[in-house]
Amino acid sequence: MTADKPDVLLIGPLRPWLAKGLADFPLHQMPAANRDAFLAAKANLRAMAVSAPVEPVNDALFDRLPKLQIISSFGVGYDHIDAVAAAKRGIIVTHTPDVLNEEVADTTIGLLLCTVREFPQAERYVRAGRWPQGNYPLSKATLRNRTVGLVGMGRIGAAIARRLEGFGVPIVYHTRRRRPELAYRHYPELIDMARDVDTLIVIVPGGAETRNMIDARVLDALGPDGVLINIARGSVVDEPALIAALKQRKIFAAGLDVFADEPNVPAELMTMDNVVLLPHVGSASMYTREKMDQLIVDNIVAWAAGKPPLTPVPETPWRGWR
Ligand code: NAP
Ligand code: 8YV
Repeated sequence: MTADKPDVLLIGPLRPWLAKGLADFPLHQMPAANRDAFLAAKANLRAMAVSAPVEPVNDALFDRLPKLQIISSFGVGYDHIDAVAAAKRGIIVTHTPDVLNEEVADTTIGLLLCTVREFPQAERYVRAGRWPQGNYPLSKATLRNRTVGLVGMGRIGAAIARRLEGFGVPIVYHTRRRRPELAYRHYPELIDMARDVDTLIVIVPGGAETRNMIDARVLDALGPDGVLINIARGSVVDEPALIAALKQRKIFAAGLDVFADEPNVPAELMTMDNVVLLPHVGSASMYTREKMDQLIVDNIVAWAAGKPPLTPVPETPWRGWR
């Protein structure tokens, strides 16, 4: 620790990669209790690192830190941070895009195959010692005759689509703006795409704009052969509507990496045989998580040197440090 580096407030765990990268910065971990006294003593802090979405970061906190200039946040999604409120105060929010695209796209394909071909169920069958009594039943579904609709075609959506091309399935997508450089058919209306496909992969940001966009109407339109894969945020799917659709076999199956109230997964989903559940592991390899943590560090280091942020979110474009 050297005295000439600015102090940094840390919200979330101090992982070894962060500890190493920020070793020169006096770090102050947000306490669970006695916050008022802690924040009053730290009112001059100018930098914050958020290493996990453990709590909302919004005006209530910004009020306590009037000198704050940068929030360097872990993950590409930042729906736990009020970036619009930060922008109004001239605070730059940075995130960790791109370094996780390929990992999350790999996870998505794994989840899709597991859901369609029932691999986790088949693995449980072997472990339960049931194979000697007979073969695992043929999977009712296959990827072979499916059409995949991507809800979101950004950095990760495009990486998923590239992989799907290798599987020979037709690919279409829904976003607010068409990407003319892509050859896939664009649907301006999600409901129209849901009607035309039997497989939806959701990879949009969370937050108010996308809350419950996969609702009962969309699930009805997807239909009884429908497979829903959610690798985005739990908030994007109306969870009670999904549970009802799965129970009533209005859709065929779902593969979920994310949930409305993580780490709590609805008990009803736990007991269903037509769902595959993952504990938000889209980017969760040592390889990729190190790169994400390094980007948190690199944004803080750039700020401390008076350089532009490396990866600011669109709501907080950099116009010089205030
Ligand atoms: P991105 O590059 O910003 O792409 C977002 C895509 O969503 C764009 O195609 C965007 O297109 C579309 N979109 C945004 N709002 C929309 C709306 N209201 N309606 C329809 N489409 C909308 O983001 P990314 O890097 O691909 O990451 C996407 C999200 O994945 C993250 O924000 C995060 O929540 C999630 N994620 C999850 C994991 C995991 O571990 N499960 C890991 C990484 C990321 P338009 O702007 O044209 O609409
Ligand atoms: C992280 C993610 O696992 O980048 C994101 O948006 O969802 C994941 O890569 C998550 O931020 C960890 O809390």
